[in-house]
Amino acid sequence: MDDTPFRYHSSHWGAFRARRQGARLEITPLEQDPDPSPILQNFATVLDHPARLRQPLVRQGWLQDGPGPDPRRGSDRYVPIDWDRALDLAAAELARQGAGPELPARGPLPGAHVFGGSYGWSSAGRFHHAQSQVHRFLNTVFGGYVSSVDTYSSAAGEVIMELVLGNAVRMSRDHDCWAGIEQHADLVLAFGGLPLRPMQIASGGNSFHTARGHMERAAARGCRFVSISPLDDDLPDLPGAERIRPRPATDVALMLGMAWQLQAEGLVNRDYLARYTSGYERFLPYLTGAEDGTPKTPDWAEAITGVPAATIRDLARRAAAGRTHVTATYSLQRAENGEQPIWMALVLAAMLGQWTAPGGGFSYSLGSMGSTGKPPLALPLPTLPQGRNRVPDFIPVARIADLLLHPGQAYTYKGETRSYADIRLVYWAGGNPFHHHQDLQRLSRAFARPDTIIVHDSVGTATAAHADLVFPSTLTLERSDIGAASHDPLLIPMQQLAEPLAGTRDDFAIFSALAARLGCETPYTEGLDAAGWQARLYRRTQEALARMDLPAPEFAAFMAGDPIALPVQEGGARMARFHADPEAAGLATETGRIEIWSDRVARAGLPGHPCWLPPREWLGSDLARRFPFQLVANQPRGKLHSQLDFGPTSMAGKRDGRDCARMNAADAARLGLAAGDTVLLRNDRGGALVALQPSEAVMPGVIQLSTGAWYAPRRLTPPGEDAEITVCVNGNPNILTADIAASGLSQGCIGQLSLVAVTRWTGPVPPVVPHAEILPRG
Ligand code: PGD
Repeated sequence: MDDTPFRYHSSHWGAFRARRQGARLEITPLEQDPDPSPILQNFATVLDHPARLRQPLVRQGWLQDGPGPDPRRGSDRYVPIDWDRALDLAAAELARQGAGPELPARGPLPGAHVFGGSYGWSSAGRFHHAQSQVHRFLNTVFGGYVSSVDTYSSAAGEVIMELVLGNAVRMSRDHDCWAGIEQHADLVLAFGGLPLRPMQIASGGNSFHTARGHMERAAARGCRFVSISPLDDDLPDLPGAERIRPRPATDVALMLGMAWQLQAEGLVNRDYLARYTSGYERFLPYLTGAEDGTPKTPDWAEAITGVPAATIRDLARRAAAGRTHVTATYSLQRAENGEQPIWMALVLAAMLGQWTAPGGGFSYSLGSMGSTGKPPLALPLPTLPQGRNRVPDFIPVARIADLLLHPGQAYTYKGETRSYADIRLVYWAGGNPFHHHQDLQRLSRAFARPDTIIVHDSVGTATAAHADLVFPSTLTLERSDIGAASHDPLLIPMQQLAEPLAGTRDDFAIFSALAARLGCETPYTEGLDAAGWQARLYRRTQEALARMDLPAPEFAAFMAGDPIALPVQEGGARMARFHADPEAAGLATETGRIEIWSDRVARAGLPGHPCWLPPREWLGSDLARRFPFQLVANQPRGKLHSQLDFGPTSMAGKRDGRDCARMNAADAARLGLAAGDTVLLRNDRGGALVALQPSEAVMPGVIQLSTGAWYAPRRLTPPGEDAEITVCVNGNPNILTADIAASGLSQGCIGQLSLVAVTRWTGPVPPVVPHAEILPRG
């Protein structure tokens, strides 16, 4: 490979410059980035890593027996084939499923049996965004597809916020609160903490990692940060930082205890409630216990959360005494009844009534994404048109296994009753459901159901190992693109850093070749190649820049030059307008106010106000007698999700190639476990083998295993037992998590919390499966 000079590129975890030196990349973060992410270094050894796919693959069983349901998916072998044959096979199957230029003008479309939700983060870059490409392709050749709504990140939170705060995620994110916190807040109550780990990341790009600096400057001014989390390192070490460890899944009880104290001591801001909210009087009987005989006092909360009542009382008084910002992370709502803590955090902030002042109020997801709390851009970004999806059917994204397993079955979503489509073809590009979904053995059974599954990825993931046809895509590093994101003030020329690995193609090239075989090339490509498309997409932003009298170079000059600074919106956007005039600028809720009582939530079958609803799997449930540890399956430190799990930063966090789980040092000592022991986490759904790391940062009763290890299920007999169970030998927690919904309101993912037992694996330790062997080829 030829060496190259330094060039710009971008990723969800930061912009950077890199030059190729042989097979390695030398990577330097942008000079202006105050706190670059170590994840950038995962790119260093990726170009010719053995995990890369180098040729199209077809599953042996599908090749021999043709399309149809097949339980061999996930354990079959793969046959390498050349590109023409692979494209012919795929095109023939797509045509058999109804794809082509002649689609019915009305009546059922063939896309009604195609799942193209294809959820996943794929890579940054506005044109080569795999999900956008697959959607455009399916809209072109099938007239549409069964899509997915919401995200694995925040479905429960977003659905409840939409109902009680209006178009709220946008409002909350577009609330430029970091600057206010830095300058004005006295107290930040961080439910779920403010972990730097997920704040490394922002969808589409994160050029400036500013969170640490904001927190450090606020703390130096005297602002106190209180992290409320089972993991102490969910807040960086700041002067005066405080840490409170409620039992996982019980934050809402803690918030209710605070709310009771505010109410009892006359510390509620009645003016704020009267002017900006509705329904407090219907929540009050629940809070005081007039409704159910149980006042939600700090003592009541202590029994549930394990946090001393005196601490809860003190927090409530301090919150009312100064400028307080309440924030809640995604992690709180990625749990059964996950709507409740987000709603209650909003209600607590409303009771404090400080949202009208800078630094006060509420934010959702401040600690979950590098983009939250930053001002949005003031101009449109380059965006690939995806065409029109004429199939109205969709699923809430985390219901993929239910969709495939139970065609025709009824389910509820936002108060509506819907039913699952009958899916015959699944097309996935840019995501890894065998990383992101819960109860992965159940997902494996679900993936046995369709006639055909087609996957594009640059590496041999467990999802590719459940497909019938696998197309090897290029890495972002091997193509040019435009880097931009909604809250990132740079437009970045993503300059190609290396020639595509032999045998790989861009997703766009793959879809173009399939579209051509199906007689749909022109509608898909519109006669443009990748560079032509990028020039077209760039024009909209370039014109907006020119209208604002800002530098707006021609496309070729932009791609050859430095990143361009983009203007951001001033003035706090939507919430500021609401606070200035709640009548004229009412929220998009039924009442136009922040809803402490919601008729729509009540109509959907949940209580009409936030409340404590115990989940099935928490430390206070009966199940905890069999499975006494709360597994916290959170976002990883050394990678984004499962991406580049084989890179140097990610591998440095493993022990002998296996992911590590942390538990409190006293718990480890009690179980006779030492650092580095191989440990089995298990419950009725399966097992995961991990390397143990005792840690004082984890509260007793909790074991933390981040997501991201590539799924490698093996049938094993645990030591001292006589029956086999399925164990992920690489340590993927999603073999243990439950595939149930947060509630029938949101149907959100609950991957964060489940219960497990923890035992040492005595005797010979089963080997890990290297990344290059997850998908068996040849
Ligand atoms: P990634 O690992 O980012 O995970 O789930 P997601 O599926 O997004 O998958 C992206 C895939 O796209 C990778 O396999 C990568 O190689 C591939 N890819 C990258 N670039 C390209 C490209 O250009 N073309 C093609 N064809 N492929 C490409 C993430 C999901 O997991 C999310 S968002 C969250 S928040 C959830 N978090 C949790 C959690 O906290 N706890 C649990 N237990 N489970 C979770 N799952 C969810």
